[in-house]
Amino acid sequence: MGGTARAVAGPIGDGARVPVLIIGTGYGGSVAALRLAQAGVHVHMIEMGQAWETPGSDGKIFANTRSPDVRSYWLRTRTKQPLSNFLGFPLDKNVPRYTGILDAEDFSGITVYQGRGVGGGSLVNGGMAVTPLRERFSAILPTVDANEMYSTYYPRANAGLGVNHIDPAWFDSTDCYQYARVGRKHAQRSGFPFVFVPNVYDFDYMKQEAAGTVPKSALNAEVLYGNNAGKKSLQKTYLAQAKATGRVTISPQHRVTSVAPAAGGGYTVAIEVIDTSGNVTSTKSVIADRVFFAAGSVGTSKLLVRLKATGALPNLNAEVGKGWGDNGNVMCGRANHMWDPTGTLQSSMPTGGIDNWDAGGAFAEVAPLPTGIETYASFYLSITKNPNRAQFTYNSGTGAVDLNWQTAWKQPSINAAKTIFDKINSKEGTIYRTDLFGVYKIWGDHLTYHPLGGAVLGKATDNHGRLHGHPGLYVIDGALIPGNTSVNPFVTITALAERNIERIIATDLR
Ligand code: FAE
Repeated sequence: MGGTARAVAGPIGDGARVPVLIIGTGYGGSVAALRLAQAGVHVHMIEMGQAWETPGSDGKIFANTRSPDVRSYWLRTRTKQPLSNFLGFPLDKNVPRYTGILDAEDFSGITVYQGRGVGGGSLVNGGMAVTPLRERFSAILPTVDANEMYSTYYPRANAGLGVNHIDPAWFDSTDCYQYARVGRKHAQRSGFPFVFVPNVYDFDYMKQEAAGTVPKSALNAEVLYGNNAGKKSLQKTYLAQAKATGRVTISPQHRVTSVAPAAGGGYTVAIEVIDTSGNVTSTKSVIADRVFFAAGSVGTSKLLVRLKATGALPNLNAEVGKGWGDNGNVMCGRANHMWDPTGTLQSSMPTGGIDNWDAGGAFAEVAPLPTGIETYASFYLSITKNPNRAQFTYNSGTGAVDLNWQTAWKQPSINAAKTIFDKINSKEGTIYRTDLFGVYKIWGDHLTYHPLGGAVLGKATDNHGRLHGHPGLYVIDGALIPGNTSVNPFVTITALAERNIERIIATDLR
């Protein structure tokens, strides 16, 4: 540890011995990398997705949501769009198998969407940067001191992420948020509070998009498959700062497959190098004094459950794999009257929500449908108080890790969302859309964007993310959070990582 800053060249070498290895480059991993590097530690980040630095044949790095292509999906031969149908037509199409940016990972009862690449979920998400209300915090992370989170770590996370707020006067006048104003009007007419939601998308840039003075990104339907401008993804914030220390190396297209105690101390980490078709081109073995699991709720849980079951990390406790939740995600659309259009131009960055958490257990984001045509639809992603929790288990027959979530477990989420939308429909004289998730299907209850848990803080780990049973192993991502955050999760993941890494640096690395 220690030493002067020096530029560490790219990918990690076979046989290397490193002080710290971080699995994954999403929120938790990026916070850990920056703070460790600032403390003088050399850090190696391993990321199975691509670097996303090179433009495709259209001159752009990322595709937009209207025309998904080879870049859009992680190792699938057919797209799996969250909205599968429109006006009776299925939307999915065949694509070549490629290490694309959005993973639609199928378990038996749920499809879990996740970002793949340097920056993790920050590459694909809607940028909604929400700090939960303080009075709801004890239900989110019961073992964490709320005072220090709200005085220190949430502010630090908001600053590090570059969170900004929409100018309400511009919101009231711009064409690209007509859909959100319709959402606000309908919510308020039914007596529900509508709240503005901060974002990491640069709203000044969006204003310039609307004025036609810069290349369009949010106003060109870019979100799920990456943003070419405007969005402050982790590559522009935490990871840029981390790289600037000269102490952080990132190895893209490298997938960690095993972590096990090494004979002379530390951990042996097995890595596969993959090409853009997903084929393994070589393997590497390195030794790390400390390993941070930051592969996301699903990635971290799958690794830990398999490593425990196969005996690589035998001392992990029985909490590993438990406490997984979907943040209560459920989607729906409403059909508006012809005199209430939502607009042909829709910013892909949501900026408002309907808060009925206390009364009905639902916080509904007013989401865009940036199809480019008038849809007469209002579209919502609700975050709900769903009590169901699932468990990951190792399947020795297939070698895979399964998740026992059942589709029927979404019913509490549907019930919570209905407390808002049944009332709005009855007030407005409108109905649910039945054409967005299949044929005559109202609820998008087959998916989540917000996987949380699987290595819960204070259960699989101590109260700062140290895994029980194996000193020097840490969890620092969404796997720590027990299933629900009452709002969109990445600010909480970032703030918790800031809290934990500060303690770990102070006590474990000095
Ligand atoms: P994450 O960001 O998923 O990073 C994990 C990284 O580890 C990924 O880059 C993986 O490729 C990599 N990885 C996994 N396994 C391995 C392995 N074995 N070896 C090497 N690398 C590996 O984890 N949240 C919000 O707060 N607001 C939003 O508006 C929002 N919108 C969303 C929209 C979509 C479509 C999606 C998919 C998610 C959205 N989220 C949103 C959720 C948010 O992006 C997510 O909670 C965080 O990205 C999770 O952060 P983690 O650090 O846990």
